[in-house]
Amino acid sequence: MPTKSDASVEARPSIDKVDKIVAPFPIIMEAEVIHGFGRGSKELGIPTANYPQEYVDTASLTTLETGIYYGYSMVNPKGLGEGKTEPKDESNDLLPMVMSLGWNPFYKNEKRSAEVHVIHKFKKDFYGQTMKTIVLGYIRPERNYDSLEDLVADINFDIEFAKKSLQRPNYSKEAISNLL
Ligand code: ADP
Ligand code: RBF
Ligand code: MG
Repeated sequence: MPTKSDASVEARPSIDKVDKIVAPFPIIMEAEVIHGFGRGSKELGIPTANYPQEYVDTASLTTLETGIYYGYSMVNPKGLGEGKTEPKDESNDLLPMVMSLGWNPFYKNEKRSAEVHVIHKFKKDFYGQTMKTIVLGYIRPERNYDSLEDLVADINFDIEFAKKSLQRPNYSKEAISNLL
């Protein structure tokens, strides 16, 4: 029985060594944000906006390797829509993100999920809104951990990895806006 975690925070690069966007990237995802597993990700300081199961199960996403990715997301990209009463602000911009796609071995999920942590402080939740995500690179495979603390430490490392990787010219917000 595998009781040991796959790896704790082992030495790993802190920036993507792939320095231009190559296939299968960029991958564009767009769907509504739904309620997730309610595991208190937000309480850990890492809220994740979950995509619907039917969307995760669509053909184009099932062929994608599971693991942790980085790129940008945009919440309510088209601005005011049905039932949206708030004016647009910086929370509707292209914002850096990290995404987990897979089985969450730490929680032993039975379905493949896609959840995005947007690296931005939002004033309020955005359940029910459309979120567009532009996936630009792969960070690492999913792992199991000995403790929640180890999982959170690894996610925080992913966030730093994403921030650094997105500062490179080919990955700037300006460069990526031109792809959309
Ligand atoms: P759930 O289990 O419902 O997904 P979470 O604790 O993961 O709950 O919180 C996710 C929700 O928090 C998102 O659906 C979104 O409405 C909100 N949220 C607030 N800030 C962020 C952020 N920076 N990244 C992702 N979601 C955020
Ligand atoms: N879950 C895992 O079981 N293993 C992982 O390696 C893992 N990595 C993650 C990396 C990122 C950037 C994010 C946002 C989530 C990750 N998760 C992982 C999912 C995590 O278990 C989930 O978001 C929980 O709800 C956090 O409490
Ligand atoms: Mg979530």
